[in-house]
Amino acid sequence: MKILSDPSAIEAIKKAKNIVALTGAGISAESGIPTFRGENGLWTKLSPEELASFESFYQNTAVVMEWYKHRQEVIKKCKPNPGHYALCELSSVPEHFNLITQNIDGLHQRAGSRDVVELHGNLLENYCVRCGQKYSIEEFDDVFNNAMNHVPRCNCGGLIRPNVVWFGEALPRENLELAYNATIQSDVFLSIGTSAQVRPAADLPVLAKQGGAFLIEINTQHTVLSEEADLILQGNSGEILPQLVEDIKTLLPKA
Ligand code: BV8
Ligand code: ZN
Repeated sequence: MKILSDPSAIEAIKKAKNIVALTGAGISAESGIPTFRGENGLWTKLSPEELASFESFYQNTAVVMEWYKHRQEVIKKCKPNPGHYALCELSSVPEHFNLITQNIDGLHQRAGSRDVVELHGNLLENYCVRCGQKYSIEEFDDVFNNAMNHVPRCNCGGLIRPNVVWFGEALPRENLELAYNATIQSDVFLSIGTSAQVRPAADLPVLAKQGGAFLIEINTQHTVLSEEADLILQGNSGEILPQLVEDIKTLLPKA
């Protein structure tokens, strides 16, 4: 056991049939994608309401779309890190594994994870608010670069927006239900790289705990969730997760 020495954690993992991982911006920090609330977090310069909301999209389309275009460029240059790959490896160890993410960067999928439950959408997908036509990232680049003052429009004249969930918008129903169902059945719940402040995603680890799951928090800092956690593994998820997955593989024979 390299990282797991806590007897209750070892006990819980040995008996675990369902493991759930919830990830936030912190798991992508080591890939070079800035978090939201860290020292150089995106929102330290601009408030979330100014950018990630439907109102600002309509009132300040060019500003909001330039911000999202910038983030798309950052994401395209970034690669998954050992934390993403470790969760992909973990998926085949317990009987059931669910990966739920708040992130919109698609790095879990690029690391090979399948059936990723994206709660807040995916920044590399865009669609027309009027006719719903979907735009791949390449098609969107085209439209954006030829758009009048960076306000990308569909052939039907409608505005094109990123396929992400803004503040005040409902999460995709199907994914939220998948996340709730997996959470209430979880035996071990990993909360990874999230400040656990944005709801309803932030409710999931608490729900897991209420359902009797063993709650493990992996974060560089303490969060509002820390006192609920049964075990805190403090540090970089890119370093902790590969070791944790090795330990889980030792404790849990392959499903
Ligand atoms: C909803 C996509 C209802 C967009 C995001 C008032 C008005 C309206 C709504 C509300 C309100 N008050 C409360 C709400 C609810 C609101 C909310 O929770 N607000 C918070 C701020 C209080 N939620 C909503 O609005 C949600 N919708 O409630 O709808 C409804 C229902 C029916 C019908 C209509 C409406 C929608 C929320 C989704 C918002 N969209 N993203 C975009 O990205 O541009 S949220 C966005 O922020 C992320 O997706 C993510 O969820 C969140 C950021 O959180 P984290 O991922 O945790 O990132 P953060 O930087 O905070 O933390 C990183 C952590 O990693 C830190 O703890 C750090 O220590 C750690 N870390 C750093 N490096 C590492 C590390 N850990 C490990 N290793 C490292 N190397
Ligand atoms: Zn259209």
